[in-house]
Amino acid sequence: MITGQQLNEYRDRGYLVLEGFASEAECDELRTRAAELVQQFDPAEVVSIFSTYEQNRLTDDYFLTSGDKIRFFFEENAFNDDGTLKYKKEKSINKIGHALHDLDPVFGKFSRSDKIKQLASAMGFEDSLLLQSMYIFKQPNIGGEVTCHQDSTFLYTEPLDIAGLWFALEDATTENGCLWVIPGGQQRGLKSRWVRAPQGGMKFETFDETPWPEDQLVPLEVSKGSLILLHGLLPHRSFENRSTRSRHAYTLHLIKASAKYPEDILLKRRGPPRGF
Ligand SMILES: O=C(O)CCC(=O)C(=O)O
Repeated sequence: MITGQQLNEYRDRGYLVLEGFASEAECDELRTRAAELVQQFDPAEVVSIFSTYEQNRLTDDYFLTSGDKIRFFFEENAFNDDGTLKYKKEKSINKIGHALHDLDPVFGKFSRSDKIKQLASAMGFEDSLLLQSMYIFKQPNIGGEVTCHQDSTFLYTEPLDIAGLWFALEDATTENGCLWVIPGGQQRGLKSRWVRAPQGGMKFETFDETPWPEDQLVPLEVSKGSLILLHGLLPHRSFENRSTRSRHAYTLHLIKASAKYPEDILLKRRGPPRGF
């Protein structure tokens, strides 16, 4: 599943690509299920625009209380000036989050499969909890960028120890907005933390003002079925998708059962996260 050498590589660089981790059939099953969920979703219920620039909007209640729900977030550029959608609903949604792994049987089966459990165990997350999941569409033409960040900024635990699992459900290239990482950047420590602001909403508590050395970013072009493991402190980002091809991915974030996380952690959920 994962060799000692790969584990060392993960520790040194902060990421690891495991090609062919998910089968074609598994990828297609998740894609089909996501399409069904979108079909059942009525956009009139809510319009919540996901953008890493507009933290105020991002912090709206719909987002902050989605830790134990299946909710839908639109691309920022999905709308015309009059608020109508530019493209069809299924080509406008940025992501679904954040409890697919708990609430949906298809995503649940995949997320709690033996091979993911074994991998988690090999990474030292044998006693882990599945904190959140996301289905990211990176839509053709309008897929928004995700600015450089560390996942631990948003999923803060004490000690700082989370693992991100990013599954490519389609080929991801520089054209359609693949992930970019700063190899070894996890060694720089945590740059900021997202906390609840006293006046409501969220704010960043910054520990290190130094800008990310984005000239050190390298693209991770991967084929469908690949899994990218991301250390919680690894700086990473993705650029806009201006191509005509989507770039679907499914992500899972694991924390250790022994870890503590403060009350002001990003997403509220009723009840603690569950393990495998
Ligand atoms: O899939 C992407 O484009 C970026 C996802 C990401 O970095 C994240 O959700 O933390």
